[in-house]
Amino acid sequence: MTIQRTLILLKPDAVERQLVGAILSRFEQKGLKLIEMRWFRFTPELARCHYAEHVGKAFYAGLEEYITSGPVIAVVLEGLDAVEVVRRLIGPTNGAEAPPGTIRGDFSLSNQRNLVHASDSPASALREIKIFFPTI
Ligand code: 3AN
Repeated sequence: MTIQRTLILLKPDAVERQLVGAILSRFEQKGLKLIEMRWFRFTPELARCHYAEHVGKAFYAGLEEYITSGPVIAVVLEGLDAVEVVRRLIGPTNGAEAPPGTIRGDFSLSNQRNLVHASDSPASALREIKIFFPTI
């Protein structure tokens, strides 16, 4: 068990559906600390960088269209085993299959409009925090 930092993105559907407060409060209630937070908008170039592993897949064009469609909030969270804990809190990719009690399970029915991104490993967290917060 170690103190870790991880990156989450509140995606365009979270902002549009006014679920930012509800989602952030899940992380705060769990005991994770908000370390950094900023608004931005994905460009297609930034989308290709962040979702590099998905470029070329059948769903990539739709993913890029969705992620560039509105404002996004990037947040760095810190806490005990934060990477794994946050992944468990958000739930599996497809909201329709995500268990109740997870953020996606409670608020999403979609495998694309699933509200929140979270780094999937400590190495991804380091890479992604550098993309969105190059100075920390
Ligand atoms: P997760 O966000 O659960 O780590 P990834 O990294 O496999 O999921 O996928 C990144 C994003 O790509 C997802 N959050 C979702 O928006 C989109 N995505 C993944 N798989 C699909 C799919 N089969 N169809 C449409 N969009 C998808």
